[in-house]
This record gives sequence, C-alpha cells and structure tokens, in this order.
Amino acid sequence: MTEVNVINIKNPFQDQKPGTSGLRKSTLRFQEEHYLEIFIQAILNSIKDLHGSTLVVGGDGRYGNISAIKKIIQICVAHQVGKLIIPKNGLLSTPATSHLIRKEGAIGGIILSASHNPGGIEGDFGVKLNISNGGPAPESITSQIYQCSQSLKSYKISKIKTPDLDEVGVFSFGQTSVEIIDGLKDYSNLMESIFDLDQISDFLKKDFSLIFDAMNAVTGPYAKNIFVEKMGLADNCVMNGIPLEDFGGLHPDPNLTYASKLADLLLVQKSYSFGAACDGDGDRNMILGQGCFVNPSDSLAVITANTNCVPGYKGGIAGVARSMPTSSAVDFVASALNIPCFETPTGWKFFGNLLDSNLISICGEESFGTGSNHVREKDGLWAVLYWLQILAVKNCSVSELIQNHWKQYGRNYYSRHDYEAIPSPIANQIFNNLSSFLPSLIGNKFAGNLVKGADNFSYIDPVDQSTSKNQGLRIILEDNSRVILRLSGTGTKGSTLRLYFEKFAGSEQNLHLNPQVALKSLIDDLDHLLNIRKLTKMEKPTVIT
Ligand code: VG1
Ligand code: CO
Repeated sequence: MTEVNVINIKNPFQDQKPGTSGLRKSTLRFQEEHYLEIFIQAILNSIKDLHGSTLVVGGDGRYGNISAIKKIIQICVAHQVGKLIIPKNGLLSTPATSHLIRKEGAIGGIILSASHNPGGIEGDFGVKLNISNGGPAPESITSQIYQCSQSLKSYKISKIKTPDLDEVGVFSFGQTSVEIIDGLKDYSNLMESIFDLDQISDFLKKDFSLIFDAMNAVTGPYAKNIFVEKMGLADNCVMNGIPLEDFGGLHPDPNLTYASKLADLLLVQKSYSFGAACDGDGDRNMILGQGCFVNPSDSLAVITANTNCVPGYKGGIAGVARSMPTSSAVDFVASALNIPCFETPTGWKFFGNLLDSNLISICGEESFGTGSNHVREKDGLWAVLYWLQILAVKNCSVSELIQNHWKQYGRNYYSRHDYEAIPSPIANQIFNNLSSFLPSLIGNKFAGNLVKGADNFSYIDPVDQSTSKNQGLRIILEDNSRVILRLSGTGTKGSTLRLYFEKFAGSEQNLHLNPQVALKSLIDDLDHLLNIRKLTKMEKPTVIT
C-alpha cells in the first residue's frame, strides 16, 4: 500500500470566480502552498468513477509545468486513479491532449496551461479539465469544481518519489500505473489521416516558402515533426521552435501585436509566401500570406467553403458553428452549402455537444481558433495544414484565395479592439452603462443606421437545453452590421474589455478597404456612446485585430 496523507489547509479560494476556460492566475499565486493541490482535489471530486480510471496529464511547458505534473501524480496515486498517461517532458498541446483522451478512452485530462497568456515566474499559469469526449468541461462541471474548491478544507496526497519525465516508460505506484509516452506520435498520425502531407510537401518545395512561428511554446516539436521530419522541409521553416519556460519573454498569443516579428516578415518584408503562428498551448492559429493578413472569421469561412480540397472532409460536413462575436462570413458559406450554422457563446466548451451529436463538423471563433470533429478543442496546426492543403490543391496564393472568396460571398469587414488590463471598476462601469440603456437603443439611429436589435446574448444548448445567460452585449443594425461588447474571462490583471465590429459589403461593393476605415462609423459611434477612450485613459486599444 502507498501511504496516503490528508493535508488540512486554510482554503485559499475564497475570491475565485469561474473563467472562460479553467483556472488562470499568476504563476506566483500557483506557487503558494496548497493552491494547486486544492484545485486538483476539487477537479478529482467532480469526476465520477475516478477509481481505476485513466487520466491524461500534460501541459504547454511553461514555468511550473513539471512540478505541477509531479504533484498531480502524487494526488492521483492517493485517489487510486488506474492509469495516468503523461507525455515525455510533460509537453502536450491542448488539441493533442483532446485526441489522446479520445484515443485512450480516458475519463478526462488535466491540461496545465494559461494558453495565450505570458509564462515564467512573472507570467501566468493555469489548469483546465477536459472530459471524456476530449473537450473542455461544460459549465455545469466547472461551476461544481469552483464551488468545491471554495469549501475544501483538506486534500489527499501520496508523497511517493515521482518518476523523471524525460524518458518513456511505465511505473507502478500502489494501484496506479504511470505511463510516460511519446507525446508527438499520436497527434502527427492523426494529421496524416486527415491531410495529404505529400501533396502539401510537394507544393511547399515548389517555390512556396513557409515560415511557422511556435512562439517558444508547445507547438515547436509538433511542427518540426510534421514539417521537417515527415515532409522533409528545411529545419529553419520553424522559428522559436524550442519550448521555453518563459516563452523567451514572448507573449504567446498569435496576433499582429504579439507575433509582430512574423507579421513583419510577411507583411512588410514579404520574405515568405505563407506564415503561421500558434499560441502557448497550440490551440490558436494565425494565418498570413505575402502582404496579407487573414482575419480568423474569414479563415473559418474559407475552411468551410473548401472541404472538398481536404481528404478528411471529402464526404461533406454536417454543419458549422461560430461563437456569437465571430463574424457572419461563415453563415454565407453555410447557406450556400445548405447546411445548418449555429451561433454559440464564446468558449470552445459550447461546441462540444454540437460536435458529439454530429450537428456540426467544423467550428471556430474570431479569437484565432478553428477546429473540427477530429478532436474537441480548437487546433492550431490543423488549421495551418488545412490552409496549406487548400493552397496546394488550388495552386494559388493566400491573397488570391481570400479575394476570390470575397468575390463569391461578399466580405464581412470585421475588427476586434481589446483594451487590456484596465481597472475593473472602469470596465464594469462601461459594461453596466451600456447594459442599462441597451433596449432603449432599438428604433434609434446608430452609425447612420437604424438599430433593429440590442440585447445581452443568451444561449440555449440545442442538445441538452442548458441555458447560458449574459454572454455579451450586442447592437444589431438594420443592414446587419453588429457592435458587441464583452468582458474577457481569461485575463489575470484588472479587466479586459473586448469590442467587436462587423459590417457586410456585397461583392459589388469595394472589398479592398482597410477594415478600420470600413468600420469607422461603428467604432466612432460606440466611443461617443460610452466614452471608452476617455474613461480608460487610453488613446487606442492595446490590440487591434
Ligand atoms: C478568449 C477568447 C475566446 C477563447 C478563450 C480561450 O476568451 O475570446 O474566444 O475561447 O479566450 O482561448 P475571453 O473570455 O478572454 O474573451 V485559449 O487559447 O485560452 O484556449
Ligand atoms: Co490556447
């Protein structure tokens, strides 16, 4: 028998509120005694039939990853979990975790990541629970975990000597077996089963240059495995390819602000035909062509319109879904394909039921997230391979592909403005102010147009009928232009205000405007209405996408 210790503690979770995905806090907070342990205990309490079951545990390699995995091993041994599957060096991307849970029939997985937030001792750390379908735990489970974490007074742990994670192997502790596995193989096999990698490789070797930015985070080894080892491309097609504990000081969020070096290579120097980046845990993607940025909402539409180019989807797709703030570009494609298009709240967990019930095959969010029914998470490298496959089949450039798309479907001019880390009282004041007079906007003019709808988005899941309220304030105009305002649920400093703007231009209109110009009246009128720049004392948003 392995010895089990029951540790009594003073509960550190009194101030906790559920976030968009799991628990995300400063690394220093996670270093406090018992903090991680209590949350892991709360997670385990939420899992029925834990005894003898299989759990997958891995993370994005940020500071604290290995020590957290070792603590999780000790806690799982104390709870007689049957099997723990852990990747070598503790490195497992979020989509690869989702795949492994499904492939191994695990009861769930624990992902150690604060996703696109910075890492290191001064950065953030996080813990996410995925359930047996491979997807993020739904709200019913996350709220149970949070309630439990607030009331726990003790946790159980076995202070065994944990194995080193740098070699594959199987270890046994009491009733628990710990399997250290190769974390790359299953994922790249999955990609090989969806895409024609030979075709992509031939295309890339024929004068179509690729640069992939792993942002010193988890996707480096996966990208090298696929692009270099499997496709035979040169080693230097992957930049920032070695996972570092602090991501080398980078903020591993693949957008034009934080992946600025890559953006410069593609948009200013025009040194490559194709560029892409993924975030800390590998579920987000940014796609760039030579002199061309692909808006993630457009990317979802292009991916949906071109399923016939990709072997894994040649049989057709059941339907699509997008989060509410994502632009309606994909709606036009769905209507042309005569397939359903669902509108969900922000966060991947809302796609799970739709995917499991085969109501949709492809889904995405404006926040650089796209994915499909191959796993239950958004998948950065999948999206990159998907784009490359379309380009290889059509033998065209990124900008040709996107411009032809707009010519066919029209263009949804779109932009998101983030005001990051502003004082919470200011963010709440702006949000509450708009909520208070939202209904009274209906029938009035906004940006030269009549307001036909204004509400706080709420969603009823079509599969289990669960309701999610308070998912974002939106103003909808007569020409279907939209303005949306949300408070982020993933930030860790102050509050982050997200503003989203969308306006449709039909194929006969000018499709080549800068989105900031095309959306100017919406942007300006929202600022007049809410005084955002003045109240935040910010001249401009922190990030414009
Ligand atoms: C953000 C995005 C949302 C995404 C979430 C998790 O949430 O807007 O679309 O699902 O991050 O992404 P928020 O509440 O900050 O707007 V990640 O890469 O953490 O898995
Ligand atoms: Co992420």
